[in-house]
Amino acid sequence: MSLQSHVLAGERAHPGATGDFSWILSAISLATKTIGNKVRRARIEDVLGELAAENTHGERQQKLDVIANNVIKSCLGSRANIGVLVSEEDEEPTVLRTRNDGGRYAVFFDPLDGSSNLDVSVGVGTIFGIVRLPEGEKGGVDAILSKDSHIVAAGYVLYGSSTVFMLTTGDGVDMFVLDHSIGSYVLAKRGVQMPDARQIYSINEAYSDRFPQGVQSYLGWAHKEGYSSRYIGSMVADVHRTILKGGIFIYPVSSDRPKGKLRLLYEALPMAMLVEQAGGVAITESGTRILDIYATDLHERTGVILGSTQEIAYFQEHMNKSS
Ligand code: P6P
Repeated sequence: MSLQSHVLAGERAHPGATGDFSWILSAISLATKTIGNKVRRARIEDVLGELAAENTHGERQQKLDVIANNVIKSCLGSRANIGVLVSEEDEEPTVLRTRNDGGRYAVFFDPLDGSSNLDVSVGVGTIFGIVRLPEGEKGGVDAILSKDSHIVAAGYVLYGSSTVFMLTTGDGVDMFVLDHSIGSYVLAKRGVQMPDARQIYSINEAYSDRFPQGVQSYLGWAHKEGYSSRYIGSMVADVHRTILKGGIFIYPVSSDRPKGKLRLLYEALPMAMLVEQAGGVAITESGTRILDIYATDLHERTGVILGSTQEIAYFQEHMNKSS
């Protein structure tokens, strides 16, 4: 079953479905096939490396960041039911149309997360969230940051040893793999479930001295318990492993990053929806459910702790002891 037929079947199962999702997901499918092709051919086409420019966060942009951003915006821009696009690569949102002109959804995305790993062929990915915008005239940033905006679908595409599309529209997580021989994403697993426990933790331990005391206490405990450490430094790859194999992914706030590094709208929220739909947990250091956080800024950052229910419980024991 292809991604498109899977989504269409999902629509038929929901009376009153408008076909909006199919229209948006087909654009994301096309965009990510294009990006995946460019990622695979990056060294051949000499589009690796950094641009002189920096993105909104003062981070050097990779050439492929800009290419991926343009591909996604051109594919999504033609969808009449999308009002606003929010990209990691753009300071301002791209306002396509008001809600009253049919722009019922916003799409948040990180076009090529982990792109600094591209030149060493480590898995990178596209992360996206689809948000239904509130009724009424509110447009642009106000609509996006409104408490009446709700994330209704989320996914990522991992450009790794295979190109994997993970998707949730609120009814579990389904996994698709790009079959290059036919140019389609085909269903590989329906209803992906994260194991409840797995002794794997994923964190950049180089920053340990700057983590909150509870995180340091947890790491000391995990070392004694004989946990394995797996850290790729590409969120999509680290989260994908955590969803499939279980464990815990931790990118906490630190003394030099008091708000954390990962962005709420287009990294943490979509990943939190996927992780919860796969039976896992996604919280901040204080135990706040990431899906309960209301953004006050398009590019705000947050601490991210996500993974298997049992592993998150062990982590929280240490955070609670130290608070
Ligand atoms: P660090 C990639 O730059 C990214 O945004 C995520 O994909 C990844 O999880 C994280 O940053 C890695 O950050 O500080 O460990 O290099």
